[in-house]
Amino acid sequence: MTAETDMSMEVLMNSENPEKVLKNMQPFINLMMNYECALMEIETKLKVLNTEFALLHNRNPFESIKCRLKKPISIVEKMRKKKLDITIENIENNLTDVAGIRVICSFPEDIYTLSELLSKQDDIKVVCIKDYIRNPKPNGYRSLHLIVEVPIFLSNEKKIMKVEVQFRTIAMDFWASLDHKLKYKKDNLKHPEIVAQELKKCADTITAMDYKMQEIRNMLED
Ligand code: 0O2
Repeated sequence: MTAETDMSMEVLMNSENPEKVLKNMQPFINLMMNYECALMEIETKLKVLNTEFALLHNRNPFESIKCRLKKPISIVEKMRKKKLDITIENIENNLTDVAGIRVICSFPEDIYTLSELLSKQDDIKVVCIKDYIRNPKPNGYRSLHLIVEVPIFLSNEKKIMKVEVQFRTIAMDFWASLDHKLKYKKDNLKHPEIVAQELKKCADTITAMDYKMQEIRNMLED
């Protein structure tokens, strides 16, 4: 059991009417189950592409996949930030990253190959593309983000769910995790701007390395 489930259990136990609390929670639990199913659909699609690619080209286009569902507390925070009422409909219509998948590739070229193969599948609708690889953020952040809609088939209905798919190389992922730490530790640092500058330099070095490694890989394949 996680700390979060412990806490939810505590809220439930301390409630005067746990049945009512549970009943009110049911639509949210259903929604999260739908997002989880959507994650499974996209993860399977990517794994199928990886398996076929390995057979045809003798290598894997991605190294790993990480799936995550946004925590309820983060959903609430994001909805508050957007100044929206916290309803199931508002969550579905206004949040695009409740279900998130991170695909870690070895080479930048594989990111575009994989994302194109996924995007052209006829049950997938790409609703938004943010290409922070061709257009990096000023801090040096690089990744390709797709928001896709995918159908899930439940026992008596078909639902279309949104999933955010982030593609990045191993090096970009390494960089992003350090940058993520900076986001949370910034207030305790003496010179956060120096750390940010150093990180930006690392981002440029990493980009040069990613493309150099790809060049070498292409030479080996030729
Ligand atoms: P978490 O905890 O990773 O989910 P939106 O989500 O559309 O409301 P935004 O900022 O327009 O907000 O979306 P964008 O630019 O596509 O970024 C979404 C996610 O990309 C973020 O999710 C991060 O995971 C990642 N990301 C974007 N910019 C940066 C960055 O500068 N550094 C790092 N390390 N990650 C970044 P969340 O919701 O911020 O967080």
